[in-house]
Amino acid sequence: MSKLLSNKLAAASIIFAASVLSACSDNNNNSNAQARDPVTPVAPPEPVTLEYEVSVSNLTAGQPVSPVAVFVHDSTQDKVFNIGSAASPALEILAEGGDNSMLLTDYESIAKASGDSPIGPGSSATLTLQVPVEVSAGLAFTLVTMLVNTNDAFSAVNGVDIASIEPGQSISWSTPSYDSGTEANLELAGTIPGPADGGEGFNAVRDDVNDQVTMHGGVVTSADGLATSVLGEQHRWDNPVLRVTINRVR
Ligand SMILES: [Ca+2]
Ligand SMILES: [Ca+2]
Repeated sequence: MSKLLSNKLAAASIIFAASVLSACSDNNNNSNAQARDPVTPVAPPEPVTLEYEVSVSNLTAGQPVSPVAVFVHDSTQDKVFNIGSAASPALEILAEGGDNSMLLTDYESIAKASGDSPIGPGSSATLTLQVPVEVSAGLAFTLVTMLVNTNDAFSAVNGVDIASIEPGQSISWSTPSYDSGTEANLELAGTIPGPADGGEGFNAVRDDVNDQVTMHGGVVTSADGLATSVLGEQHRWDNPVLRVTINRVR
């Protein structure tokens, strides 16, 4: 073996030995590091949406309510209605005929949904709303639905602040009834769209006592002496109309 080759082999074996030592050293360092630093638990990812579940129970004896319109919106914007002010055309259409489509189109919101179908007396429905987390400050909740065996009665949760609800918490309301003030409460055959009559829904004429939203005075009915009324005792409501709960799921 030449001296040159011998020197190269010697140098190569020194490099190899150093590599092995270095690798062993790294392994030892890794083992020690793992022993010293317990694995940090990985936090679950932050949700990108807030989720609300809305449940609606119809408390009445004989008033189906139309498919609900529900909204999560900015708490500072105008409400769907104000007592003492004229109803918007969208509210008039909903309160006289149970059609929520114009309100769902017109009312500005962050999230919105429509019920699939009317909710009968004693029945319930559940809807889900999702709100992007980046617009989750200052939220309010609105729900509107018609009592369909009336001329223009509706029930609502009207722009109530929900900003304080944490995940797993809920707020409930027992909702009253309102008169949209856009149709006279005649209870005549042909004027009520619900199953008590099957009459007309929306009519653009505004022939109520005053063109303003008020609390509803209740129905008179034929049982109470209004012979021309298509309504009976079962269509009355003297108590809250709905039980509404909004639950923040996440
Ligand atoms: Ca009315
Ligand atoms: Ca009208």
